[in-house]
Amino acid sequence: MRRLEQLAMSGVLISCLWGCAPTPPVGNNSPVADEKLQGEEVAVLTDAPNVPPPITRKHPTTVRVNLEVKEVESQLADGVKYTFWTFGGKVPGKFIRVREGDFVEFHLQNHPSSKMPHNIDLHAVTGPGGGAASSFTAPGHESKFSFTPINPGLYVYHCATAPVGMHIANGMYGLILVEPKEGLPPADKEFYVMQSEFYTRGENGQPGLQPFSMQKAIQEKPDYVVFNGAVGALAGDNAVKAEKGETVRLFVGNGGPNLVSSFHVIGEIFDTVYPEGGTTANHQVQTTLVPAGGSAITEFKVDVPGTFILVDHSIFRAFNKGALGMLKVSGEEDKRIYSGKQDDLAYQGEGGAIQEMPDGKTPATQTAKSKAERISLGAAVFKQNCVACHQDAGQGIPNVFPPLAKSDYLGQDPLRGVNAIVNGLSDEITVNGVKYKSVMPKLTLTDEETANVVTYVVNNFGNPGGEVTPAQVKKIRK
Ligand code: HEC
Ligand SMILES: [Cu+2]
Repeated sequence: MRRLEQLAMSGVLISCLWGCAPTPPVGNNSPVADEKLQGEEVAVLTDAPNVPPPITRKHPTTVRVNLEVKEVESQLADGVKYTFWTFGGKVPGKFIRVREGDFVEFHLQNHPSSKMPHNIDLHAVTGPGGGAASSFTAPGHESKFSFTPINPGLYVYHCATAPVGMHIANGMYGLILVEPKEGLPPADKEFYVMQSEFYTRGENGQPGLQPFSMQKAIQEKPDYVVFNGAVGALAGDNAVKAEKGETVRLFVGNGGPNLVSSFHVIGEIFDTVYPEGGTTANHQVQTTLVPAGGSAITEFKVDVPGTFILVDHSIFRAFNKGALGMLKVSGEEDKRIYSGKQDDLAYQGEGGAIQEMPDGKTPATQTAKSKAERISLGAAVFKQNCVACHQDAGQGIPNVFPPLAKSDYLGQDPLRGVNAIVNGLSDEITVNGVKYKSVMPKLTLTDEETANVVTYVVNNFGNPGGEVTPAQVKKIRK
């Protein structure tokens, strides 16, 4: 009898009398005591960069979340594959959106094809392990547990099955937004951006299916740092879009497993940041820290059109490891806010352009009278304009700046060198069997200087020789 009384008091018996309704009773002094649940619904879950619609309800409800764990092989970078462990089939995991005080009935399914058991630790859960122990699920099984998110904010969730680091490193993380009761201020566009790193057996770019490297993960030396699960997942055709005048809200998460992100949007200032995904706002922020296993909400109005680059401002991660995304804004220019390039004038330092040579000509207008003279004048142009990137002996820097020494690309046609200088070069090119997908900015050299430097290069560094004339440069320039 005593036991029955206890059960009755704890509510188990009572709720079962009502047909085992999912809602358990409220404890003494519970923060949810004054909240009456009304109705029930199934949560809309989305893949990045999409976010479920804002919650307009004015009351808490019972929300069923169905999340399926799947181990899938897919692309990590161009030609590089990886076996990702996912919440919902993609990295990062599905975005979950609930309201503060909702009663969340969580169903975690582990697909029968999985090789591993998995679970979920939601940072939005108040309770031991964030749900981890209650959700431990073998392949081909489903676990259920319930919780009430009593703290509003943007939270990371992740797998917490041992070895935890390995499950996270393989892609097991996502975001859950607990909207405050009063809702978030309206925004025109909302996007889901999550940073994380990958540790592969092969070096960055090594093609094929790459296994996870536990050693590199322990040393915290990732080969890839990416947004939304793969290099380029948020760039080029996958860029997110907005229109001038719109307010953009980014729900930014960091799955880690190791690195802290210095999240920045090039060419924008965050009007508002909710640091660490909490409810206090900072304003006028350039770069915000997003801890591993943490988040931030950033908001900004886009005032001018163009492509805005999302980066981890630990900048080698952006340009060399993949942590680069794009927001493309369309609309009319506002030249007073941003002019675009207005002038491109030659600048030669103190007196450079004015000082006259003994023969009465400035260096820029000096013309070569022979091929030998062209080569010797070209050497000076080379030192001033090319060595910074292509290096003293034209050897370049592996994977960054292609070699000019014994370059088969240049060797096939010296005018390719002219084109690179006059027009810049951003296409993918192959030099001596190595692919480069980088950018050489166009340089402001005269026709004479361009002819001289290319003639110098093709007659040095083991190249086959030849001559380029200013007339040829002029033709390519137009
Ligand atoms: C700011 C760095 C930079 C400077 C300065 C620069 N280049 Fe380049 N150059 C590059 C990059 C990067 C590429 C590869 C572009 C690509 O991937 O499409 C390149 C490609 C080339 C190529 C074709 C590829 C090859 O190796 O044959 C030639 C020729 C070339 N540059 C010549 C020059 C010359 C001559 C100068 C000086 C007048 C110069 N560059 C200055 C960065 C630079
Ligand atoms: Cu797992």
